[in-house]
Amino acid sequence: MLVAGMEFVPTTCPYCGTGCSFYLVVRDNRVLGIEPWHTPPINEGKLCQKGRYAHEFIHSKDRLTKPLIKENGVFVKSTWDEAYRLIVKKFKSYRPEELACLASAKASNEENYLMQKFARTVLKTNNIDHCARLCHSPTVSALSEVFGSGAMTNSILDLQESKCIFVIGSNTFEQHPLIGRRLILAKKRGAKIICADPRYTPTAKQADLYLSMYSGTDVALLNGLMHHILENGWEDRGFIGSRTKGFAAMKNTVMKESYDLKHVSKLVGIPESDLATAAEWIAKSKPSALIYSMGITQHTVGVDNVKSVANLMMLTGNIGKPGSGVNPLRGQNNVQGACDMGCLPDVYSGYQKVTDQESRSKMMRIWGVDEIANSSAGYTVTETMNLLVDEPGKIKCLYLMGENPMLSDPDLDHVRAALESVEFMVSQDIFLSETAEFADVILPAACYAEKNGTHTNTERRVQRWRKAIDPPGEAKPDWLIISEIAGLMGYDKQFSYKKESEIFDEITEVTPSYAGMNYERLEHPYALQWPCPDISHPGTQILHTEKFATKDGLGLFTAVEWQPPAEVTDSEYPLILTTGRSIWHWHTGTMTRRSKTLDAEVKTGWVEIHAKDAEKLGIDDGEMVRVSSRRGNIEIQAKVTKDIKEGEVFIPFHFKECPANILTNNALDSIAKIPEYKACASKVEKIKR
Ligand SMILES: Nc1nc2c(c(=O)[nH]1)N[C@H]1C(S)=C(S)[C@@H](COP(=O)(O)OP(=O)(O)OC[C@H]3O[C@@H](n4cnc5c(=O)[nH]c(N)nc54)[C@H](O)[C@@H]3O)O[C@H]1N2
Ligand SMILES: Nc1nc2c(c(=O)[nH]1)N[C@H]1C(S)=C(S)[C@@H](COP(=O)(O)OP(=O)(O)OC[C@H]3O[C@@H](n4cnc5c(=O)[nH]c(N)nc54)[C@H](O)[C@@H]3O)O[C@H]1N2
Ligand code: SF4
Ligand SMILES: [Mo]
Repeated sequence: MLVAGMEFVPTTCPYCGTGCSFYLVVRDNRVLGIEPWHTPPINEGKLCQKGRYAHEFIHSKDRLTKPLIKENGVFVKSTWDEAYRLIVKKFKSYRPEELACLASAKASNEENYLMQKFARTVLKTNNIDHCARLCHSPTVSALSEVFGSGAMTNSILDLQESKCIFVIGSNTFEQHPLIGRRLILAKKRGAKIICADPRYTPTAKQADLYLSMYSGTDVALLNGLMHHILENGWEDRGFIGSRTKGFAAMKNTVMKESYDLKHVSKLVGIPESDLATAAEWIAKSKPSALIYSMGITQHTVGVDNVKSVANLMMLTGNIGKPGSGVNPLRGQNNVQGACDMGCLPDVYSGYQKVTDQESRSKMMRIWGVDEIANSSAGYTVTETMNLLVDEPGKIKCLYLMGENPMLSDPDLDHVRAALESVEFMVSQDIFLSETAEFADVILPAACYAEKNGTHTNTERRVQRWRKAIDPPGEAKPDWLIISEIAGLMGYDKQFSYKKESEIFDEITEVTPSYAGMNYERLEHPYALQWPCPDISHPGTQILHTEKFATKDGLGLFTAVEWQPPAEVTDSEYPLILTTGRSIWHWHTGTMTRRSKTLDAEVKTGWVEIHAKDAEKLGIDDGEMVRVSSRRGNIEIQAKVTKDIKEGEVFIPFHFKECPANILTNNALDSIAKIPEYKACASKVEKIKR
C-alpha cells in the first residue's frame, strides 16, 4: 500500500509469542512508525506498548553494520571476506563434539531451520539449542509425553468461549497483553477468572479469585485442587474412561492426606475456602481453560508442574473442546517456531527424533548429504554452559545467533567463566550485546523489518514477516549469513537459496505438520495454524479433539508428588527470590532499552518487597538496597508494596546495571534441564555508606 510517498508494509510484531500484526510505515528506506492493521484476528489492530513502538530500535546509531574481529582484545572492523575466512578456518579445525550452536527465537523459521541444518550437516553436531531451554522446555518434554504434542492445545480467540479461565504462573496482562485482552472479553461474557501467583499482578487484579501462593508450591496446589474435586465426585468420568490412562495411580497420589485442603492450605499459603472455590469453579464451569507460563516451568520440578497441570485438565474433561485446554503461553515471537524447526539437541524439524533411523535417513536424502550428526542427542545450552566450566576443553567453539546468555542465563559469574573458557566464539546479532563482548567474531544481522520470513506464534499460527527496508550498512539477514558460511565450508549445493520462500518450501517438505503451507497461502491475514498436513487443509485451531497425539491415542495421567525447590530459605537467606518481567521491557533490554518511549517509562530495575518485610528491615520505598544470594549480590532500588507475598521478593531481569541473574540458581530440572529462575534463597539489606 502506498500513501503520499509512504509505504505501509504489513508484518508481525518481533516481541512476544502473541503474534500481533501491524503496518510498518516506510519512506526513503526508513521506518517512520507503526500503524494498526485491523484484519488479522489475534489483535484486531490493537497493540501493547512494545508493539506500538517496535520501530524505535531499528535505526539506533549503534546497530551493527560491519563484521568485527577481535584483535588483541579490541574489536576491529573487517570485511565479510576476512570474517568468513577466519570462521571457516576455525570451524574446520574442531571435531563435531567440540562445537555447539545456539539458534534464536527472535529470528525467523527459515533462519532457525538453516541453523540446525548447518549444525547437523556442516558441523555434524547435534549440539544445538536455544532459549526455549530457559523457558518452555518442560512444556515440550511433559506435554509431548502425556498428550503427544508439546504445543498450546487451543487458540487465542477460543479463550473467549471459556466459562472459567485458570491462570497459573502467567502474568498475562503484562507479558502477553493482547491475550490478556481476550481474558477481559471472556470475563464480559460471564467467564470466571482465577489467578495463582505469588504477586498481586495486573493479571491477578483482573481475577474474580486470586490465590496468593508461595513460589515453588504449584504441585501441592494442583494436587490439592484435584483432591477436592475427587472427594466431591466432580471429575469427568466419561472423559477419563474413554480418552485417558493412568488414572488410578494419579488418584492414589492426590488422595493422600498430605494433599487435603487443610494440609495444602498451610504449605501454599492460601485459605482453604479459596482453594475449595477454585476447585469447584474449574470442575463445574464446562468448559474451563488453563493458561500457564514461566511460574510453572522455571523450576527444578518444571516437568512435574506441567504434568500436574495436564492431570487437572484431563480430570475435569477439559481437553479437545472449544474454550478448554492446557495453554502454555510461548514467550518469544518465534520460540514455538524455533522448536518446530528442530533447534533442539534431540529432534529435527517437526519433533522427528535424531535417534530414529528413518528420520535420519530422510533428512540425509532431502539435504543431499551422505553423513550428518550421529544419532544421539546433543547437549542442551544449560549443559554446555556447565561443561565449559567443569570440563574445560570439551567444548571449544560456540556459534551464537541472537541470544544474550551473559544476562539471561542463571548465575552470571558462572556464565562469565563459561564464556571465558571458549576457544573461538561467533556472535551474530543486531547489537553488540553483553555476550558479544566475549566473541572473537561479531557478525551484523538484519532485524525483522529488513527481511522476509515466517514465524510461529504461541497458538501455532505461522505468520509472515515482510521486508520493509534494507539492513543498515553491510548487515545481512541471518539466513544469508548461514548459507554463505555453509557454502564456503563446501556445502554450496545444500545451501544455495536465492530467497526465503525457497527455504520455506524445503521446511514444508521435511516437516509433516507444516506440509500444507506455502508463502501464497500465508498471505491471507489469518495465515495458518499447524498441523496443516496438506495443501487443502484449513489448519488446526484445537488439538486432541477426537484422540490425543500419543501412539495409542490416549492422554496419560501421571502421579506427581510435590518437592520443594532446590534451594530453600534459612536464617541467613530468609526471603524467597523470584524473577521475571515488566510490560515495558524485553529480556536483556537490547531492543527496548534502545526505544526512547519505552526507556523513558522505566529506566532501571527494582526489587519488590512486602511492606511488612521492608518495615522489619527498615527499608523505605525507593531506597537503594543490597540483594544477595549464595552466588553474589547486586545493588538495586526497593519497591515497597503490598502486591507481593510476605517472605518473597521479585526482581525483573532486564537491567544490566542490577542483573537479577547474578543471584539466580543454576539448579536444573533433571529432564528438561531448565534452571530454577523462579525460586531461590536471598536476603535484602540496607546499604551502609
Ligand atoms: N513485556 C514483556 N513481555 C514478555 C517478555 C518480556 O521480556 N517482556 N518475555 C516473553 C517470554 S520469552 C516469556 S517466556 C513470557 C513469560 O511470561 P510470564 O511467565 O507471564 O512472565 P514472568 O514474569 O516470567 O512470570 C510470570 C509470573 O509467575 C509468577 N511466579 C513466580 N514464581 C511462581 C511460582 O512458583 N508459581 C507460580 N504459579 N507463579 C510464579 C511471577 O510472580 C509472575 O507474575 O513473556 C513473554 N512476554
Ligand atoms: N532471571 C531470569 N532469567 C531469565 C528468565 C526469567 O524469567 N528470569 N526467562 C528466561 C526466558 S523465558 C528466556 S526466553 C530467555 C531469553 O534470553 P535471550 O534470548 O538471551 O534474551 P534476548 O534479550 O531476547 O536476546 C535476544 C538477542 O537477539 C538479538 N536479536 C534480535 N533480533 C535479531 C535477529 O533478527 N537476528 C539476530 N541474529 N539477532 C537478533 C537481540 O539483540 C538480543 O541480543 O531469558 C531467560 N532468562
Ligand atoms: S502483545 Fe506481544 S505481539 Fe502483541 S504487540 Fe504486544 S509484544 Fe507485540
Ligand atoms: Mo521465554
